[in-house]
Amino acid sequence: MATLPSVNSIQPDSKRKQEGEEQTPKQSGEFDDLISTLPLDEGLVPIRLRQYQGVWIPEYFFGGIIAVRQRFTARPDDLLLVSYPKSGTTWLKALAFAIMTRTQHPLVHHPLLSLNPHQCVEYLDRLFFDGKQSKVQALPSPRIFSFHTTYSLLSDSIKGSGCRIIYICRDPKDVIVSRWHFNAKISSKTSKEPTPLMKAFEMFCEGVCPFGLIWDHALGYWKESLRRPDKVLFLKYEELMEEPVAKVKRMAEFMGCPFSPDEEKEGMVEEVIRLCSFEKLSNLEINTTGVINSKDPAAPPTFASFFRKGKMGDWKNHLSPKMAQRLDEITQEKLEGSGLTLGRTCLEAAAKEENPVHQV
Ligand code: PAP
Repeated sequence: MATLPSVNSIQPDSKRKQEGEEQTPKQSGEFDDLISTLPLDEGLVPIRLRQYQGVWIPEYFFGGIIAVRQRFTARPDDLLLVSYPKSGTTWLKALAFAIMTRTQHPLVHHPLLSLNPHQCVEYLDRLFFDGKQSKVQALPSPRIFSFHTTYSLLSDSIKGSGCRIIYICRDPKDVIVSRWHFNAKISSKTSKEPTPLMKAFEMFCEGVCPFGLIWDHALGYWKESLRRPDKVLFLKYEELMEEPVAKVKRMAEFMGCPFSPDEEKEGMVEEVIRLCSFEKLSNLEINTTGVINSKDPAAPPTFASFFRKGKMGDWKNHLSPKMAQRLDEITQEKLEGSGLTLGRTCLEAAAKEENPVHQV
């Protein structure tokens, strides 16, 4: 069984600086020249995006992403959780962390009851951006990290290490709606008006949003999951909702810590699912009142911002039938021949549910 990943025990900045920890990429300005040469887009308020190797990336953490590419040494027993933003990252982090640490931490006293999932499993590029690279490298195995980077931008160290990757994707229609609401929360920290939904939608279709085109993002990991199914597990938000027991058991097997027959008999799988459920997590104190202190303009003000509705198909309340159909068409075109499907098309959704598609 895996031991507790201790990333969240990495010391805070003030203590590190006293101990002479390395400078952060921001402090040293080592990537500033490169960043300044990259195309800039500021249309998705308040996020500044830079285009690197064809992918739009939030500027603030660009240095961290490059630092990971250049300096992170992956280990075969690392576990990496990857997603396109707003696809179920928070949920995946909670589930993987709960599965991995279930024997060290009885679920009734689990760290997830007092910490947000993003504090339990941290973004690798942010750790590098914050100058915690030596601490990351020194962590005992197995380590667990997350990131949003495209497969194309993963370092050779990660691709070649044989480490495991769990990827989660979601219906693009729900992703853009979730992104738009999230941006409104981020904008509330500033005096800027968030980008209107129609413009944000257009930018999403063009891939001018964090981590580029959602279809390319998913396809990169999808193809790798077909090529190396023992190393890349491809999950869908909707499948986790519809078959949580099967998917959580699959995750545990993939992670190398399957549920034992006794655990299954005692209802451990269901307990993990309950602990990580939207209802449970979103009502915890940390996730209702916890404040996020970050200089990142793309960081939300509170942990509550990671919990909104947590449902499939909320796009019907925000996208016009025309917008939904357009996304479905792009999805079909982009994924054609790949064997991958993303979400329910509006036609399938309308046939499945009694409620008609929302008319805007
Ligand atoms: P991130 O990429 O910024 O970390 P991410 O967690 O991927 O965000 O996406 C947030 C979405 O996941 C929100 O969806 P919504 O806007 O459509 O409501 C959020 O509500 C949902 N979410 C968060 N936690 C859970 C959970 N435990 N179960 C199901 N959905 C969740």
